Amino acid sequence: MKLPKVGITCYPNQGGSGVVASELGLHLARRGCEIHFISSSLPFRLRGYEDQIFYHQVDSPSYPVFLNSPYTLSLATVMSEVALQYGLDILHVHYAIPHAASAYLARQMLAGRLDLKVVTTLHGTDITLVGQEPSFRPITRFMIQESDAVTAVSGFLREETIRYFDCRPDIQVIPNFVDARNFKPLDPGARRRYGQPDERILIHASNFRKVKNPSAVIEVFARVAAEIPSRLLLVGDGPEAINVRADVQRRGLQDRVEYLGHANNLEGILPHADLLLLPSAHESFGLVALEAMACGVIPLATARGGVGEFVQDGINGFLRDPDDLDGMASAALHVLRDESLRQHLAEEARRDAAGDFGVSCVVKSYLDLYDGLVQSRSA
Ligand code: GMT
Repeated sequence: MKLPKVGITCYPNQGGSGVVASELGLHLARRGCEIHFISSSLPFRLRGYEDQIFYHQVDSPSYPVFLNSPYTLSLATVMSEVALQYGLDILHVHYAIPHAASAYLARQMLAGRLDLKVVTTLHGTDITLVGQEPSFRPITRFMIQESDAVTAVSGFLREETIRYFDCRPDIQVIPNFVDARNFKPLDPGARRRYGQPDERILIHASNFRKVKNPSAVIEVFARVAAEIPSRLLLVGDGPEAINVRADVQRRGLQDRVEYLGHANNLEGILPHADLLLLPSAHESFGLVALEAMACGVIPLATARGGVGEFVQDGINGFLRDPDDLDGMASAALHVLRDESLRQHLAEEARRDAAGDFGVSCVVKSYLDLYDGLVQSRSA
């Protein structure tokens, strides 16, 4: 199989879709593909120089008549220029809005000169929240229909997309993945960086948007902390963080909560925890739960959405309704009080994360998808 040249566009800041796009690009490059990231800044998980990886910045010029700079158009221009200059085979966009629209424009601009194939990966809120805004719905449907291939990160998201947009059924499920060589448990005997030796460590990592239900994180932690010595690590930042801090203060939990802010080395933090709290209103996949599992950290996650496609309740983690605060607190206490149960679940979690959701399986699915598109072109 001839390795394709791939352009990748994503949101470069915190967020699961940017993580998936960056990790995919890195692993494709390590397999020999030439990868061109095209985005407004360097995606945060691309930390240093890597062979076969190129980065093309998209600027958004402002002009007095613009209310907002039309980034979608600047992105389409850079996409078409990079595709032509480097002879790209595939433009793979992560998060439909507005990246799939720019890719569509770039492909049209190149018609007759380059047969560029557009792959759109749907990640979640591009469909479940933003894509359902009346002003975005028709164009989101159009972008899905016009892409050469569409993938969704879970069966749940695929079904939601088809149901809501009444669109093409050939959306392929390619799940999120984790590099289990980077995300791994602490070495036996290694010292924990956080908390006292007798404390249980809970962790929440997100972009602190309402959909992440951060108030439930604090409520569940407060109930756990009332019963056993414990500490909560909060990783990330976002619009709800200010309310979270106020809530922690109001409950007098400030000495038991650590704010770690944005972190581009989650694999260095997660293994120090025992339990991940992810009580989102819904989660199309829930990448951080998979990353936690690979580190032997037990996920206590939302039952709404696609997390149940890799977390099995009571086997390798826990699933609860996001409103079920009693259920979440009692599951947390149950496993944190029983060390042999915690260890057993942690081993199951690690094994399940590294299997079907490991790098090799998932990167191969994307490569096969690209190959099919390139073959269809030569045919
Ligand atoms: O979770 C977020 O708020 C970020 C968002 C994103 O697009 O960056 O994450 C979505 O994509 C991730 C990667 O595919 C999924 O693991 C998350 O479940 C999904 N978020 C939601 O569905 C809320």
